[in-house]
Amino acid sequence: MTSRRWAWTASVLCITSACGGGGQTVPPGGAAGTVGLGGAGGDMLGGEVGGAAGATVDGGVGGAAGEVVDGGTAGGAGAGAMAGSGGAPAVARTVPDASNSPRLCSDLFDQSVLTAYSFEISADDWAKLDADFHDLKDVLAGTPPQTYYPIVLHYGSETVSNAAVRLRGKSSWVNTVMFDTNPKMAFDISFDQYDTHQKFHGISTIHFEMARDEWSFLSERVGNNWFRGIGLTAPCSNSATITINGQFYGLYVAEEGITKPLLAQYFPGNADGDLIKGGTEAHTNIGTTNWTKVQALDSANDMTTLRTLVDVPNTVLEWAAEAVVEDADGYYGGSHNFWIYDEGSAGYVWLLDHSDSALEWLEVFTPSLGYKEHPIYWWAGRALPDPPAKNYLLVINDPAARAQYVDAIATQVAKWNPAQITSWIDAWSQQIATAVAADTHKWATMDQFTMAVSAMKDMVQNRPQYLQEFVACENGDPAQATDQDADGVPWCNDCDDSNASVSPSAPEVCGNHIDDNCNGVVDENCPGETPGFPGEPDGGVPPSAGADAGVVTDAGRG
Ligand SMILES: [Ca+2]
Ligand SMILES: [Ca+2]
Ligand SMILES: [Ca+2]
Repeated sequence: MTSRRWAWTASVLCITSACGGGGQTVPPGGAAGTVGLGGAGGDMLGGEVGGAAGATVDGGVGGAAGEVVDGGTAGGAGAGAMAGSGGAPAVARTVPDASNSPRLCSDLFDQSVLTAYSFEISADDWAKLDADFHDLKDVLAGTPPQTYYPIVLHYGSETVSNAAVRLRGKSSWVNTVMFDTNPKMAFDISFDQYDTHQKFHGISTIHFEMARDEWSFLSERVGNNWFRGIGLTAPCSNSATITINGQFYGLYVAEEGITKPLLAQYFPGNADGDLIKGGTEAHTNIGTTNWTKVQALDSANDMTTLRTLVDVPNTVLEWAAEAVVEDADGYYGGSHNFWIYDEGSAGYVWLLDHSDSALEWLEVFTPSLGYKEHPIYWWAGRALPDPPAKNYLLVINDPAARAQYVDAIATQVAKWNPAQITSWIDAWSQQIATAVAADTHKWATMDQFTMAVSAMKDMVQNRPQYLQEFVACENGDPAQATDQDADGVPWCNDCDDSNASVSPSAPEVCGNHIDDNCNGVVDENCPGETPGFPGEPDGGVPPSAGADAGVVTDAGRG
């Protein structure tokens, strides 16, 4: 494939000239084939419109995808080429991501259109899906109902008669059912449940995130596109609407997920490693996962051991990118959502798992902090932060590893281009505005949507300078290395620069519920006390106090 630049240019034009509505665009390369039958895409030259779809061949002989040559428009591979079995699989038509990174996406994740999916489901199956949706007992128990139900899916002029739908999500699922007037389902739509070889536009399953907490509907989309642009593993994603049995249901962030083909793009030659969600749940190599190695990682309690098991240079680059986007529930941010991927001899590398609580999230929900979340002590000033993860603490409490992480922040913030990202937010917020208004299942109001979009732009604009000041402070720049509490430790290395008795050089004081020495643990090595973490309601409380439901009284938190 050559000459990809044209495609983004064409896509930009589409934003302003309405050259194709959500999913209604017929690929210039030719009409799609019938599902199950092969169709050849057209080969393009010199910007000409491609040829018609190839004749369908019974038995699903795969058609060739269109090849982009010198400014041409790719021919659309027939849908049948991707859905058929028995023939050589065709390559799906591809588009670049917003960053124009070299790793291409299925055209389902075109940035220039608001894609539109609709499906029909029987009344009986819909009732079952709805019952699954309200089954919070199982969701809360960590075993959410995951039954797939058959649907007939429509995408533009294409139909997949044997697609399947199921619910997805965890905390947002619980929250929408418990708190929202008109709760919103999040979906996985799968093409290979009833025919294991079937793909649609090269994709096996599309994840539709409800975007409950991301009032802008854009955090994850922006995060994924930026990560991809700086060479970090992230799925292709865009925005999409879903219509069910003829009725508009809602707006979603659509994404591909971390799949084998995606891993093959980022880890060429090593796409078969163990992919483990949260460090505990195998998603590839199920049954053959190297749990002994995972166990060794769990047991690692010093940097020397960690370096034998983890690709530290690439992992700190990933954490640093999370710090740049303020991924408030990533590994940076408390280890709520993350993947580890086994690169083999290089060890595990951390991967992004959803940036839905990034970008505007803190601006909206913790405005006192906004874009000024400390890149090392991210918990400082947050109301109810997650506990810092063990391996994160090993890194920040080891001088050499901490310096590596600081360098990684300098590297990643240099790749943040506010003008580029603002242009995405402007184009995409306009692209989805009508669908946001029409979404009666959303949590946010229209005003909150508008506010969140502007909060996101504020963050995009201001975070880089804050991080550059942090890096300058780390480098000893006297103009930036300020020390408000005059404890001899500048703000960049001080977890509380307003309290002279708290800093990495202070001793840990037992029983005060404060992380005095800034190591991310409250009241450690204190006889009779269970160590806690900063911001924990009962952090460091003696077990005898029985304060698991304790009232927040200490001053060490925001
Ligand atoms: Ca200080
Ligand atoms: Ca203490
Ligand atoms: Ca401590």
